[in-house]
Amino acid sequence: MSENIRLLHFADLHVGMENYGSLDPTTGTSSRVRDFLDRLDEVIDYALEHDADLAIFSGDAFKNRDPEPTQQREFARRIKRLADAVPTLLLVGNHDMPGMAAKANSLDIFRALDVPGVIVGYKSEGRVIETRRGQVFLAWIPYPMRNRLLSREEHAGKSIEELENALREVVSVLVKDLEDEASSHDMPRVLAGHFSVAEAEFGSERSVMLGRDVAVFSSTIADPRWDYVALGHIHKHQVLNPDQYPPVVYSGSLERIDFGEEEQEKGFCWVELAREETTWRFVPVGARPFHTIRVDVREASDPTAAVLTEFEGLSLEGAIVRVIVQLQTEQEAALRDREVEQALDMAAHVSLVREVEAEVRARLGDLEPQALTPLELVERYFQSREEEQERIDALLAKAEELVQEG
Ligand SMILES: [Mn+2]
Repeated sequence: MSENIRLLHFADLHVGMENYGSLDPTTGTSSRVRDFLDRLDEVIDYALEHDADLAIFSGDAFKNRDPEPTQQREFARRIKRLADAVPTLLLVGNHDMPGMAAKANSLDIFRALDVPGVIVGYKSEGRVIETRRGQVFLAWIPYPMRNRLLSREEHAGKSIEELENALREVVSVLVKDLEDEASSHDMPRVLAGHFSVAEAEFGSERSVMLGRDVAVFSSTIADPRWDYVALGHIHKHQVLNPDQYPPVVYSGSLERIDFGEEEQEKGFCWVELAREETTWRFVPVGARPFHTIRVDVREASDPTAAVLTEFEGLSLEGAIVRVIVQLQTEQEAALRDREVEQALDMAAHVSLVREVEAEVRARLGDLEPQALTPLELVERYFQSREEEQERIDALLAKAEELVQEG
């Protein structure tokens, strides 16, 4: 019997996220950019040590479509190391994709240079890939960008809901075509995609997505003609159909973007591919910990001392820490930021948030305003004005057009 094919599945690297970082003068990059690159090293080390046969990166390499040259170089170096060892699919995610179809995506450079071992998944396609332990039929669908998949005529006069349905239909047809192609190949078959699945649970990626995006139903992609469905886009690792075949899996991102992901474990998937007998597991990586400390000092005579007591016994070495202090207006001056920061000098980053009683804040939930996209802020503004949802949708569609053109 032949050996199973070893597949690495990872996604949503997002190099360039610099929140909670500081400039590292020795490398010229943000300490957070370093973190994200370190995670990529970790993934590649694992793949090479475990003798991988094939690698799938399910999209979103960078924070945006215009990555800095330093970040491009560091990403490219690492991909080169991986692709020298195994065939590597780089799927194009929404963050890699420019608004205008004619512009290059942030991964196109690999295609222009025809880097051996690298396949850039810029349009939906399927191919037979030769690996050391046998052949795999690999198919992929990059992020379904509305203006790429629907013509101008198809856009005209449609409501947001009609557009969503039209786009979902286009994606379903793409999947069906690939499934038909897959079934003619007697070998393990993998579908990679970068999009939302309606049944998925979201992480903090909503705060970094531009506008709204179409959600595919899991029934569309959970077809037994596949042996594994390797998804990207949603940052929370999850399997959509735990008891069914094939596994439909978001590997999740490799580093946390904000406190919304504090509780999420980060990592990648290690897959043993075989026709109708694929198994997989999640492998955690050493993502930098995020830690929220909430303290209510409204009754305390010395607010600073009361805050410091809360740090006792916590292990915060290298963590990104947020201290939320609830206090009364007259206590504000008695909370000394410097002392709080000094008490946390083992942390990588500290932010002190004062919640002063009686202060009315916008209903942002757990998200910080700077973690939201302009469109989300606009949406929340309309919601706070209690506009009707239909009107909000229409206004957001307009706003999205402006952002995409921008
Ligand atoms: Mn994405």
